[in-house]
Amino acid sequence: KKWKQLSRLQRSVILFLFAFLAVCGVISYTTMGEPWKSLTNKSPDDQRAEPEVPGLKLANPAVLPAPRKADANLGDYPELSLQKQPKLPHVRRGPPNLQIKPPRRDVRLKTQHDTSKVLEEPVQTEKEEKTEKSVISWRGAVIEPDQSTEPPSSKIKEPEKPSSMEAESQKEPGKDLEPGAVFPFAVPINERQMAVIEAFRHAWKGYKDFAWGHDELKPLSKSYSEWFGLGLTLIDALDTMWILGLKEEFEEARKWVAEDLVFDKNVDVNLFESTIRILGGLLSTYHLSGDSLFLEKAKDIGNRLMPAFNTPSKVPYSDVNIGRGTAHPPRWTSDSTVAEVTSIQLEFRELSRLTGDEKFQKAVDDVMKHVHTLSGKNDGLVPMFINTNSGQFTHLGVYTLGARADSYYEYLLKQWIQGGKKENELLEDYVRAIEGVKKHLLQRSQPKKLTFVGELAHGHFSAKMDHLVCFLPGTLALGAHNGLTADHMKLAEALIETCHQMYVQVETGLSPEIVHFNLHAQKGHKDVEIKPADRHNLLRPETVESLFYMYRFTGDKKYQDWGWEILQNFNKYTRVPAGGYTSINNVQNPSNPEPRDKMESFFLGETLKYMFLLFSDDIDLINLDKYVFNTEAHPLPIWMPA
Ligand code: DMJ
Repeated sequence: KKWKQLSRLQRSVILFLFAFLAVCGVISYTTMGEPWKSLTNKSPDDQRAEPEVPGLKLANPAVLPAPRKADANLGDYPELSLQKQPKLPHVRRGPPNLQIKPPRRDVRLKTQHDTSKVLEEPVQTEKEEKTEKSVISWRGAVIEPDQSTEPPSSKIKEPEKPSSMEAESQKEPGKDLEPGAVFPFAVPINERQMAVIEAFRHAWKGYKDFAWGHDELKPLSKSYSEWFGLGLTLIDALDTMWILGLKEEFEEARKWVAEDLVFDKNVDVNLFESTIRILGGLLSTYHLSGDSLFLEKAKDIGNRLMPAFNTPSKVPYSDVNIGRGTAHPPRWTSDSTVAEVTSIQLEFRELSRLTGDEKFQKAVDDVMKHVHTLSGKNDGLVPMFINTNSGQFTHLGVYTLGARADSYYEYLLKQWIQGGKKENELLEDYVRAIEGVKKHLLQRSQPKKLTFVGELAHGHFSAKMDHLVCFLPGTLALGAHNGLTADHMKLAEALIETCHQMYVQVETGLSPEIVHFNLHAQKGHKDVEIKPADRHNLLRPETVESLFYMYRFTGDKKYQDWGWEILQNFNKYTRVPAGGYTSINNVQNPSNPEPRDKMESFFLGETLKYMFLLFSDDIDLINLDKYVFNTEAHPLPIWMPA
């Protein structure tokens, strides 16, 4: 009766409401049914694992959406999960980076530029993975993807491939060499880097015109000098050309290596110098370019150097005849210098990793183990000579961080880094030695109170410091970056200031080979004194090298400015108009610095390379968490865990 009394509109509204409620009922039944179904379908094991508290059953993970695959992958790399939106600073700042576990290569490849992209773009990632399978370098060489790098001790089976991630990252470098040109990591080349490229080209022009294929350019006499007769400057400069993006020059040099570089020669070479410059240069060029030519050449020279280790003590001789396969110490002694026998390890170890042949690494590791056990050290500081017959240190009681000992300390740290920070004896020896430096060799000069590293001879302190010692601030900073204590960085900061003063307190703004510091204030005297026999400059790299590390780790632009001044002074006092740069005899005479008529190979191998890297704001342009530089500035890969 009531229904009939309603108007047609009212009846329609009521019918519509009923229908609507019915539809809602059906939908909610199907939605709620799923969880219950999954609860009731559980295996007995799952059900046993459920908590007893009934209310918690609703939160059972089984009813939650399955985790997305990309997240599951990242779960293996907690450091990536924590850094969802990493903003890579141009330069690392802040406290030292303690033992970051390097992710596996496949993840590393995707994350080094932009981890957030990986998280958000799984489809894109798949595409990238496919294209990584074969990478074309700018020279047209097809490069296979990298195998993860490992120490030979745990994996010396198959020959290794080059770190093609880096080969890829460096492909088509500096196509357009104008300021503003873009490197693969999208950081423009700046004016200062352009000035380095210009300097390199000028040096290269001299070498090409007057010394092509020979060891060193004599830019004034427009000729060359021969040391080993192996194109030393050309080989030392290969990876610099790659990094600077000098494609044409690189191609020409590569052609020379392919057609004219022959090691089957009756010639004596110095084991250390040929290892750091030739073997190191070939290995790093192989890594950057992916071109197997350089690995083949590296194997050849590596094998030819091995007779040096055939000594009664296994401490190698200084000289090897690479054609005859014989080795010998210098004519006047059976000693080798300590730096020489302990600064060939990075290169031979890497050669083992690449070839799968353990003999290279074993030979150099045996030397390090032996030196580790030797007596005659002074709080970790080593003497300068070691006898190849007895294996004992000789000339005890003299300690320096300069010539003949310098790179022993450098390679302790760098081998530890190269091997993935596992070889504790190396670290122990390094840390102990730095404590020894602090205890016996550090002093402050007057009037500026510069901290410097002197020498100790039979208990007598000498305020003498070689320019060579200026590698130390960079090495200390590298150690601090790799987790060593902050006092290492503090000392690095003090010492790089001193090395800077070794330039600015001199009339040409260029450092002499050796300085003596004033320990007592005297009117009209600077901190730095120079003896006539020490006032030459060989275009050495050590200060620029340390400036590079300091800038990378602190971001303080003053280090770039200091390096810029040095480049300008090299241009002012050492540049030869026809091409090339020359060592000079007198850094104290700006009107006549007395050119020596020699351009050392390390000017192209090291000095200009470190300048270019110093002026760069791209931390991925030879990333120091992936590469370790040998003592001739050739970057070699850090071995990643399997
Ligand atoms: C280079 O050959 C190396 O850096 C070596 O360790 C020391 N001397 C020169 C550069 O000065």
